[in-house]
Amino acid sequence: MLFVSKRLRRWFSCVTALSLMVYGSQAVGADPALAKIHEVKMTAVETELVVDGGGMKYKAWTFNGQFPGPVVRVMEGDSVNFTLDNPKTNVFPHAMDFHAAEIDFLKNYRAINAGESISYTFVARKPGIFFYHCGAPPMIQHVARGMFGAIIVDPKNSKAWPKADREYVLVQSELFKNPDDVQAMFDRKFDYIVFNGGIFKYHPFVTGGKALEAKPGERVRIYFVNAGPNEFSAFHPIGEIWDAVYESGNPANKHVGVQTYVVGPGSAATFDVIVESAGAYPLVTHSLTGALRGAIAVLVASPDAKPGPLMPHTPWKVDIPQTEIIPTPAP
Ligand SMILES: [Cu+2]
Repeated sequence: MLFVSKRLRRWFSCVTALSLMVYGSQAVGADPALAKIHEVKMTAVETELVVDGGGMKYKAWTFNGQFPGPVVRVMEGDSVNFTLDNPKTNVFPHAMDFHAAEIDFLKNYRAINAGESISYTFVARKPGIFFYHCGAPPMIQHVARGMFGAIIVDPKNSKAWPKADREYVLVQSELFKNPDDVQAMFDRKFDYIVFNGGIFKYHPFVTGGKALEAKPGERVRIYFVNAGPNEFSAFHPIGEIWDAVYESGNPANKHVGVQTYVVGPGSAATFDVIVESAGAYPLVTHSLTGALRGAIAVLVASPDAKPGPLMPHTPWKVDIPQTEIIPTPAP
């Protein structure tokens, strides 16, 4: 019971954190008891963010100043009234494309200039985990620089799948050292592959890294999005087997006993794993050039595991001791 109430508190604190972007709701539609309207507002923020445990800064383009953007969570059948602001302090045009929506691309996903805003409405008709991203040209650069996130559309029928004991959102993407080098993006010359915007962010043996936590026996549900912009993910739990994989996170699209599941750029899937015994279980893209360049998230199963947010350590704050730099004397 205590655990349930902690989970509820976590959920509520998550909602509070999103209060800037998701506020207010009211009954609507054919089933007024269930369907809601969500007011979702995001701001395009061109900023610098920390992307590794050493404090390396990256010139990111973001939604709401974080990379990935905030997790949006609604229920199948809910409506989303979405507004994107592109403040006049920005330099570049931006846009928003929700893969959970089924609406006109030209009208709704067009880029807006700095100082403009755009609003549209969609109904989240299909349950699942979906990508959202900026589509302003060149889209390959806007995605590579961090303008993306995840929207969870919970199934209306909660019995469509087993209840999860613990949930995480992981968004994979490629990082390019020079965010202005669009040619490198076209040539697939990425420098890192990251989960939730950080190089080895969930690797406890790497400076600044913190493992994901779970208790033995829990059903851990991972909402996984591959932002790309180009590379495929071969998502695999080392030391475990996915008990269930749901393509696009739809409970109707169920696979069982899966070792590795490919998630293409712009796609997503939901992964359930029941970790039988205490220990460490690295979640990786088994495309090893990606894993070894940053895409390892270690899930540590321990009876002492604490509740955590859906997307831990985002934005990533790294405490780095300030060391004095002594200039080398000239020869
Ligand atoms: Cu953009």
